[in-house]
Amino acid sequence: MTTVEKEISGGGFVRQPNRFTARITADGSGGHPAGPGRYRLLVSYACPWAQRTLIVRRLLGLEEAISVGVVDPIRDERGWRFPGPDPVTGADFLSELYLAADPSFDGRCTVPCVWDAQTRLLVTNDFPAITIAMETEFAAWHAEGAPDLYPERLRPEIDELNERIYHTVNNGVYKAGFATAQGPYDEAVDALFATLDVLEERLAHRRYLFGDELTEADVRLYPTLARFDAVYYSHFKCNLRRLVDYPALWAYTRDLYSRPAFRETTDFDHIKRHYYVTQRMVNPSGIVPKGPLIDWDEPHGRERLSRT
Ligand SMILES: N[C@@H](CCC(=O)N[C@@H](CS)C(=O)NCC(=O)O)C(=O)O
Repeated sequence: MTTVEKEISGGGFVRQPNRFTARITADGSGGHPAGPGRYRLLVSYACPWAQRTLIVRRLLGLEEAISVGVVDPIRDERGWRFPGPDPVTGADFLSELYLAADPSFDGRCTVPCVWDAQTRLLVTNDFPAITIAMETEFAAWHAEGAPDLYPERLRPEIDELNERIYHTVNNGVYKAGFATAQGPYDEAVDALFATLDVLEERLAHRRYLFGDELTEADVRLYPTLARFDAVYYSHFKCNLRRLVDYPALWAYTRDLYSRPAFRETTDFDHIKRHYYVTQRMVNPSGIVPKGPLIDWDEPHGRERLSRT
């Protein structure tokens, strides 16, 4: 049984809980003080959860403060592997870092995760906590003029929208793709497209999910949309509609893609090779499709929706 298969019960995919959930805080309570040069973020460009952390790091100008190690997009039974020994952690495989922190760990060793150079141990693989920590606890190291992605007055609404987007869209595509029974698949696809329809409406009148300002909610949504037509539509059978069939959502995705933080962290080669080659339970031949042919640089025309 593969590790993902262990997470399927009754034909539905249930994601494993995050193993490491220590918090990095500005005041150091909990033993992991925020600060430059101490933490290493371990990611795959293929992984949507990891891409969110890369986008936020870049939007906030935390590239100098938090270093990054990138794994090879193809995973075999040994899990994620670095292309050569990671120069900071010294690891060849991500699992070495998980096992160093917890020798009894037998779940999936996932990206993104954060490693502390001081203790030489993993701190967290809790992906929402990683972006929120960068947005709040690392404020002292943000670049001048960096956006406030998690403004206090909007937090309850951002959290609420993120919750729906997480269950039906971000994780919804996985529930559809990894389902092994018709019922859970149907349910996941219906919920996914119901939310996309709602978001299409919402984005027809607003430039971003919360109006004129880019927030954590946009960062959470984008990586799923960026992978939609290339992977989820075919590989995960999310094929009621393509992203390009949604005028507002598609233009919104291109609007985000036109910025370096989104564009430079979107690697279609890593994305396609990872999903189609690694997830053999869904695609036994491992063949990577050539398409789709999509013009990501087509003008998005969404400046007109901004009031500022
Ligand atoms: N931390 C979450 C989300 C992160 C996640 O699923 N990352 C995937 C890549 S997109 C991963 O690292 N998978 C490793 C594996 O399945 O062995 C989880 O444990 O499910």
